[in-house]
Amino acid sequence: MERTYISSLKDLIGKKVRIRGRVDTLRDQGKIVFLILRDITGKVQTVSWSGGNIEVFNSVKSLTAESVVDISGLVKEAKQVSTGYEVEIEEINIDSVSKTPLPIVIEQEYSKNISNLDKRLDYRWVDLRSQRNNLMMRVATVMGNRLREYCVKNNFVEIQGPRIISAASEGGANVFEVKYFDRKAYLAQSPQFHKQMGIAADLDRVFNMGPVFRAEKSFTTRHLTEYTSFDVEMGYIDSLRDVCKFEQEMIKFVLSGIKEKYGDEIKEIFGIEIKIPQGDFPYISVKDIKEKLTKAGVPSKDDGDFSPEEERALSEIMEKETGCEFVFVYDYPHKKRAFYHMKDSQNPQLALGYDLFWKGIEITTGAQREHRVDKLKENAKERGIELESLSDYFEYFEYGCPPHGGFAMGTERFLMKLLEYGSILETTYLPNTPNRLGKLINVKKVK
Ligand code: AMO
Repeated sequence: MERTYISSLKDLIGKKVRIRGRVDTLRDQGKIVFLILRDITGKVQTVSWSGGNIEVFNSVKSLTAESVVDISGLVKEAKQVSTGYEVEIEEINIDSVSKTPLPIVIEQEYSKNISNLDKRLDYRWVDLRSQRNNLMMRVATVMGNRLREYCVKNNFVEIQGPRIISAASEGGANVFEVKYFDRKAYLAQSPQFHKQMGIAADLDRVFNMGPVFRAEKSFTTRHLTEYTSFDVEMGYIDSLRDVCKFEQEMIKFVLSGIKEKYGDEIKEIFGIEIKIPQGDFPYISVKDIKEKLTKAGVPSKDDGDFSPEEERALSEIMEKETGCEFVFVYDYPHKKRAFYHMKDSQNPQLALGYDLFWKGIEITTGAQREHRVDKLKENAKERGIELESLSDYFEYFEYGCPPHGGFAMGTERFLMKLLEYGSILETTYLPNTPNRLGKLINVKKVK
């Protein structure tokens, strides 16, 4: 018999079904045992009693919570159950027995003492079984699909830039070096150079979704050493605003897809109402937002960048003023940005780049790129970059390259903000950080 998912049972009252999943809870009442079975679509009460098949009854009684079982039985109306039905167990196969107790507490509903994050991440495969995390992973799937779908319907081509590369794109300090036969290579911090290559290759508009690596010793709630970047590059733009407009519409498309599919569940499980922004996102210069921050009494250490405190405050201020949770900030000093950002021709101290903030953190960086190779080399020289080290990259612009721009969004950060998790580690399937490679590693050993 084929497996039926639990969510379909409501239409199958009076029918025999086969359901597979995990023992959520077992309530042994002596002559009758209630087994709450859980699969990815929900939970159902199943029941066995001593007056029925005694072998089945004894098997059910012997089970532990979180064991994996394969049950066949009859779906029966049951007025006393909240769903209105239950499954009377006729056969049971025990696929896998779980040890007890579980190494971590994963659900608030069972205990207020949910295990601490490090311990939960050590047992991530158990942690991901919680309702919240299970939903988070399903939402992440829709997010990825919608990001792709939006690009594809706007005539983008998907690329997969190489992850082992010969030169760092985002600055030398936070790059992982790897041995590549008898020479040095690097793990890509971003597909930056190779998405720009797609423009020089006449793919017109490209996107790339995949892992990137940052050798950054940041122990924060927003940094990973490996994350999934959603990268976009668009040819033939007129200005940076084209890039921002594209991104804002893409975000609306992603949010509406998530709301449509999981809005109700997100509301029930996370208590969050997904808001779809209307109209254009506010767009404000660094100078103007710094002024607002000063007025609000938020200290600034750096004219061209924002501290986490400033990021939180700038989001709050702009949301209060405009009603929009998202805000584009532009006109950063060029020296604070990547060398490949184009300089503003009116004021070459400034870069034609932006950051997008959402609920207090930066989720995206974007820019118009310098496609004129002489100027690009000048920018690199100003930063003290050895031109020879980027010779492959410079060549992309030597055989004609359209004006272009693009951005990259950290998908784990997006999900973290969407579902209001306190840490990016929670919205990463198996997070790597300076002191965590799957499991916790000794921090002292991380030099
Ligand atoms: P940037 O370095 O700002 O820009 O990264 C873009 C976005 O990636 C996310 N992000 C991170 N997420 C988790 N852990 C990290 N350590 C981390 N670092 C960055 C953030 C950030 O906004 N090539 C440019 C983009 C471009 O111009 O197209 C770049 O990589 O959400």
